[in-house]
Amino acid sequence: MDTKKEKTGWFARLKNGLSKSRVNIIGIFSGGVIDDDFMEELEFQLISSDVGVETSAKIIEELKDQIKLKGLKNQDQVKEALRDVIETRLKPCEKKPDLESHHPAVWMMCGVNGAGKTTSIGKLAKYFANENKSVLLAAGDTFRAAAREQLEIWGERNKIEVIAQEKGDPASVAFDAICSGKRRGTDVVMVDTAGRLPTQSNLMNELARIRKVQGKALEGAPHEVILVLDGTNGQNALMQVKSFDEVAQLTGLIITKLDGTAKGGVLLALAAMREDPLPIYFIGVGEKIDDLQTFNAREFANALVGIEN
Ligand SMILES: Nc1nc2c(ncn2[C@@H]2O[C@H](COP(=O)(O)OP(=O)(O)OP(=O)(O)O)[C@@H](O)[C@H]2O)c(=O)[nH]1
Ligand SMILES: [Mg+2]
Repeated sequence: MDTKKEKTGWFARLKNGLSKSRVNIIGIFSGGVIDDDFMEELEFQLISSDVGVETSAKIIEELKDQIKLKGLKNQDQVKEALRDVIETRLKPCEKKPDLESHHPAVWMMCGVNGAGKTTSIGKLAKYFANENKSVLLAAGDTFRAAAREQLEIWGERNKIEVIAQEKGDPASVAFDAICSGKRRGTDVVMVDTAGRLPTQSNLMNELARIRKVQGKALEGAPHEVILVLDGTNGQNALMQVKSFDEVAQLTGLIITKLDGTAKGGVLLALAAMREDPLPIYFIGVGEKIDDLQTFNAREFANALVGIEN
């Protein structure tokens, strides 16, 4: 009962958050005929929802195939078919994080300023603790004292230790935290980093260095390099993925702020970026500690087109 209530709560937040595009997509499912005009309008709404021009065109093609193949007549059927097309496209991004193969499993977070890295680390610390994993946080954002304090507050709240240095450099904080995690037998070490823009080449190179030094503390670390993306950034997310991947070899994504003004379609664009797309491990649906959910393609597709879960 409680679980169901909880689930409804976050799903409602996600749905409300995505309502900007949902209203648009739903708005066109108003009971009329399925003709060329309808399909064109739908394509327009997909593009407006940050799906991207190319991917929107492909989705429409796939949907048309389904309509023909299954002889779909009414709009409810087409809406469900659209949900299925979206789900199929997002499914390769659904992946459960592996916390078993490495001890500790080292996760490094990166992203542009304000994307939600530190908040997501706080939420993840709780998620991992719920999975009975011990967690250590590395305050790798050494630029601002406030950033360290922010992480320390999250740590205190969850009774999780934070490794920080007064004036340290981020690479050595990460190194220390991993060594300390190894000594204590910690399950997961999460390394926070300062926000940086793809255009700031010094900072981007520094990220490569922070990444590299972790391998000296523990072979193969970091095991996950996560780009935290602000869901309200729209198509700009694609450029961020390319730039961060170049310097830090990304292994996964977290998309935040899907409860806000995000239009959500960008997940489809991200899924279409390559054959074997980056996993979307989690999505952020609010500012509170429980507002992080594992990514589920079907639930997300339902929220996007406005079908109840
Ligand atoms: N609504 C909403 N707000 C979020 C979410 N995730 C993060 N935020 C907010 O986004 C703001 C920035 O979050 P931070 O976690 O500090 O972002 P950051 O990436 O660590 O920022 P820098 O370290 O400055 O680069 C905060 O006000 C968070 O509360 C989310 O899923 N939903
Ligand atoms: Mg931060």
